[in-house]
Amino acid sequence: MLILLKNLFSKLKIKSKILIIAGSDSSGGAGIQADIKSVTSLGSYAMTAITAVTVQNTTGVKSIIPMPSIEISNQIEFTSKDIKPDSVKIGMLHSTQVINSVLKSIKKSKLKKIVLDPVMVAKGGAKLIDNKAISVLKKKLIKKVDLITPNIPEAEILTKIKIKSMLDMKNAAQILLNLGAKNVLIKGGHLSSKTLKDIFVNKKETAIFTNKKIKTKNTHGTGCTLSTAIATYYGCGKSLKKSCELGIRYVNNAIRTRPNFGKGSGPINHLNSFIIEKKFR
Ligand code: PXL
Repeated sequence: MLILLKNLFSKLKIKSKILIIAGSDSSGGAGIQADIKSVTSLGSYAMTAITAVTVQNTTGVKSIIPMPSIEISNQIEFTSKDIKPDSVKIGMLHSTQVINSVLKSIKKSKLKKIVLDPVMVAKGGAKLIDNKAISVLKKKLIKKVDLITPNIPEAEILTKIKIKSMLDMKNAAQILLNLGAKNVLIKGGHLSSKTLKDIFVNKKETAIFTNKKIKTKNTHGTGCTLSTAIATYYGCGKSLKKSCELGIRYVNNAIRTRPNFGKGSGPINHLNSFIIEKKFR
């Protein structure tokens, strides 16, 4: 009996502690809400620093209310001083001032294992970052994180090249490495091909993850969810490459089992991994 209980308790043990620095999405499909659900669903503990509050539903963004930079820093520093994050996911950073505050707090709090999703536009087309901030993200922040996870439009803006093929994706990844990125995952979902290919690159290795493309309008929050899932696996001790592989699998299952909520681009199923152990094999 005692052994059985011990076994159960060890299965219920929280795997890691993840700090999420991102914006709130009132519709619950993207942003901090998607992030908390993903971390939780993968058996870990989510902490947050909210950068902005967006008013939106599946049909679009109605308004964006930024948090003061000092309060973003306070959330990061005060939270991590008490509970040390095993990894960090960074999402929506709308202004230069916010990026600079986040950079300062990362350094001050000695945060490690950082995954950056360079969020630029929401599904409906609303801009979530201003142009000057994109340049600061490219010049300063990219170098300070362990992985950057742009989709094709974001990679095009960061590298200033057009991406129409896998070769273009490889070139873009190389440019990002030359800009100082340590590891890059470019997501190929925006290319019009039957299979979906994501490419992981660092100075030593390249990996291509191939999956069947699932036809659906319900892809709201896929980018947020993927970067957070990767940060979670990374925080649990997996390598970055393995974390990307497992994160992509998690998002794929979430898209496959999407609930079909809302009239627009609906959310995915963050709870697809309730048999947590299976996801770590
Ligand atoms: O998926 C990008 C994204 C990031 N962060 C917030 C969002 C969105 C998209 O809607 O709302 C807060």
